[in-house]
Amino acid sequence: MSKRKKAAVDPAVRADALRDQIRRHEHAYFVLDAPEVSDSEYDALMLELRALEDERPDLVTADSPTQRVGGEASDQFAKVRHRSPMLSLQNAFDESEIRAFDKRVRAAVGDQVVYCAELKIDGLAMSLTYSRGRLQRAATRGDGTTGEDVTANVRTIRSVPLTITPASGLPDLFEVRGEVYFPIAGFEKLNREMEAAGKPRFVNPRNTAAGSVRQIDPNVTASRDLQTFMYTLDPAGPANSQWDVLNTLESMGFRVNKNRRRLHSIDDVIEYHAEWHRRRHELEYEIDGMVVKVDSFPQQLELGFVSRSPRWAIAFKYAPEKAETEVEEIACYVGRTGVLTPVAHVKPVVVGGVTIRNVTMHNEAQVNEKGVYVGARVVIHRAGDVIPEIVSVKDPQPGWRMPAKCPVCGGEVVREEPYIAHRCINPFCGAQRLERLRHFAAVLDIEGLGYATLTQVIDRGMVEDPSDLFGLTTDQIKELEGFADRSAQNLVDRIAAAKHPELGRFLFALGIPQVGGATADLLAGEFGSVERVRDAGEESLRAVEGVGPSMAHEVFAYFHGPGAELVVRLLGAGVVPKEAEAIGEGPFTGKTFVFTGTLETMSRPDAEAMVRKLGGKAAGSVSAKTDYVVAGPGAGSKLEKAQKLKVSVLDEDQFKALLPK
Ligand code: 1X8
Repeated sequence: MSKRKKAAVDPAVRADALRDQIRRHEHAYFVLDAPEVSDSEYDALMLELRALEDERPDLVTADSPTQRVGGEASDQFAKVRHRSPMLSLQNAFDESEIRAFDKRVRAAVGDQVVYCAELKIDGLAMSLTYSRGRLQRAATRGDGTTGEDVTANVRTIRSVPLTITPASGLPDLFEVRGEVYFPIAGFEKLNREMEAAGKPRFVNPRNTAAGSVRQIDPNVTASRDLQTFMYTLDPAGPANSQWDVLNTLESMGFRVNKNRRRLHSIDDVIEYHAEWHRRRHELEYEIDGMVVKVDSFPQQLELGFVSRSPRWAIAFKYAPEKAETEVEEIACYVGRTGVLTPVAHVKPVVVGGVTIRNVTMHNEAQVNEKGVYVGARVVIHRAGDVIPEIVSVKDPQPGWRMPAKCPVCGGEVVREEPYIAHRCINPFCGAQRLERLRHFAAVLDIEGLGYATLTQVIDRGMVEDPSDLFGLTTDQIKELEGFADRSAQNLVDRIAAAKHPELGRFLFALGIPQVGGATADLLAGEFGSVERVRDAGEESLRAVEGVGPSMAHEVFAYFHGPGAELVVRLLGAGVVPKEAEAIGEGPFTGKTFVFTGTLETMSRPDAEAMVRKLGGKAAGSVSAKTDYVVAGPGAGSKLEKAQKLKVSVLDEDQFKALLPK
């Protein structure tokens, strides 16, 4: 396009042509997400136009693409009254509430209802007034009646057209409403820049978008790469439905969300809502629900309003996945291997539909990297069934320290290099004993042997280690709180039923440091019996694929330390693990898998069992010998290690695709 330029062309004509081209490219890039030229070609056009306008200020027009950042910086935003109030929506939080809405609608307008369903953007509402095809004013929602004039800033958002050709049938003056939001990728980039500059991070995209629109200096707004979705046109001209409005807005050059649908029943609405709940992570913006509108304008008119909300629309919300709260205490829990885990007790908040009171952190270093402290305002995240996590801290401060003494037994707490974890090294620590017993009972599926019962049998001196469980009598158990003759007998039976576990389960149940279910199965498959694992040297342990040197060391140390006597006692109590079956032959023969994070459609032990059934190995840690890492939500260091070692990483669907049909 630039080859023929300037051949004695009239500068006014050239400026017009450049403006047209730039507008078209901005529309393609920022509205349609489908650029027609490279960034540098676009930049070249802008540069040429700026040069031309610098030379001939008389050719500058107010709506020129060069004039997006044109307005004066101001420290106050003028209050503006909306032509008609910007309404709020009623909310539906679950299926019964959306069905009640449908019922009310049908009661008023009859059974011929079509709904227009649109994503509810977690941004800030914006009103754009156009006069004779030019953006005249942009205003925030404010209290719904009066907002703030943020025209100078909103002009810098490049999906907001400065000029448009009004659709036919529209008056000279009309208003477009929609949402301004901060794309997630841009938000994260901004936070990386803030961090690099040693400044505090922004808490969430929504607040940051609001702050960016209310900047004193439009240059700052311009630097933030905000985006828009428009959904209201007032007056609507010839449009007769919400669906028509969205298409009209799109044809005028506004950015309109393509994830929208006309639906003929409330069941379809519920299904579409659920679909976007599942797929919301595909989006480059945050949504907090779906807006469901009666599509037909005549029906909307019939339904009218109640107080400040339309009766023809509702926000069908998703349970928030993030919420802000306050840290009240940082406690430490002692695990079965003595590792101290910091847990933030927070003021209860509902996140993802569940009330969160405790958030576990990994270790002291993580608490300090995040800057968590007692009294901190924190944002908690919980996606799907993933464990809650502190994603950000308002005014982060490092300096939290693990206690020097075990909070349960008062024993010495040490940090053994190279591990990051702090451990209570008292082998008689009550917390460790309880956790070891609980782990043993849980792994061997002994139902009814939870913390409450275990605490009682420990306190009464009936049980010290897992082998004592097999000696418990009905008479002893029925003395405990919560038991009677029958339930005591049941528990004794269930304990007896756990006497012949699979070898891998048994090894896992012992609670050897660093040995998870997958590693225990590897050891079982390799050595075949408890005695052979116990008697294995460090060398032969290390030779097992999937067992690294430090794990081999822990296993060896365990069977030559605390485990030596326990194994004798367990065998003496009549526990006889089943000899392990050799690994089968199949499509995964010779392949090693590591699972990390949460799997959504199967449990990790089931997935590992499936791998073994198909001839493969399931290991607990990633090494260069790992063939595949299957990573689900919440995957952490194992995923990082896989990426570092360039091991193939699969998601759950890709893993399932490998399974024979
Ligand atoms: C708020 C929102 C609406 C829409 C999308 N996102 C929002 N945050 C939409 O209608 N597509 S409507 C709305 C409101 O009326 N308060």
